[in-house]
Amino acid sequence: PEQQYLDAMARAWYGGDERVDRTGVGTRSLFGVTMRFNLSDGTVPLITTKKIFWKSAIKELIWFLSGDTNIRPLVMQNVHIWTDWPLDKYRKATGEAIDRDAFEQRIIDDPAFAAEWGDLGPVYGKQWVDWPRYTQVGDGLFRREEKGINQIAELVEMLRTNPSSRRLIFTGWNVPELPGMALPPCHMTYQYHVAGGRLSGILYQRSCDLGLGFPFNIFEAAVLIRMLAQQADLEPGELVWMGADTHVYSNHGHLVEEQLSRTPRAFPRLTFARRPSSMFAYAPEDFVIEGYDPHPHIKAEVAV
Ligand code: THF
Repeated sequence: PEQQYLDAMARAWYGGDERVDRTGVGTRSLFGVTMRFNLSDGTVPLITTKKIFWKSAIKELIWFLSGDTNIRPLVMQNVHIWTDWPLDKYRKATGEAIDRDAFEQRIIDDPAFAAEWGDLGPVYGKQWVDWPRYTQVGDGLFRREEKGINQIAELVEMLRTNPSSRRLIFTGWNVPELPGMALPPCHMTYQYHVAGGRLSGILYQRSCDLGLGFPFNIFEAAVLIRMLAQQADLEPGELVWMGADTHVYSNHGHLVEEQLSRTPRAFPRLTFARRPSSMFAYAPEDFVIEGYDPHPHIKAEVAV
């Protein structure tokens, strides 16, 4: 099953279109890639040809579901995967040559600093659980409601009451709010399908960094299916991943070569320590990964 990923990496690296991207780093890219991962046996796609810090991925997923868009709670939990964007913005705005550790320390120590510099705008979490809702209050006059739409809560409700629906969807792609986001969502649309008591999901990803992001993105998409299934009393089915611009950054050649030289191992199993009361009540300790036996970690630079 991991072979699909290694094949995509190889195809992108050795035959992809070279393009200069937003970050200036450059990528080799495929357009339109599909992968399928069977979840019905209790396994989750957690890449083994390098070690993935899966607890960081779980913390990121819980952070999305909390609706938070500030990096502070992540940094306080030792998760560094979102630090580079606020750090880059801070350096450009102030001209200060602050290093990453010092910036993260200030985010932790100074809540006012974090509020000013640690926010990513209305990214994933905001759109997933608090999509802005407007009510007409007069002729051409609209009021933004205090509480937005919780797409995740509505999804669970639909899974329970109308599982044959073809509208089991949530999305982060809020068009008018895109300009305010540090990054528009990459894993942008999730759709679900129930058949024979099994819950399957498709993730549509508009842009995918195969080297760094992909292992996090598919693992989190699979864990999300497992959480939704647990909440809606369903069994897990399949995760289908659909990538649009699916690329390897030009400075990730060492990752590709090293990972392709390694033999993938079996995916681990996920179990839950308990059944939390809702999608918003999970804690990192609730996720038990068994049988994860990866090859060693490989360092790689993230393009900002
Ligand atoms: N931008 C780019 N260029 N790549 C991405 O993967 C990406 N994301 C998110 C938003 N923008 C992106 C951020 N997610 C890592 C992992 C996930 C990220 C960003 C960075 C990363 O550096 N992983 C390292 C270190 C992990 C750690 O320090 O804990 C790794 O080896 O896995 C994809 O959605």
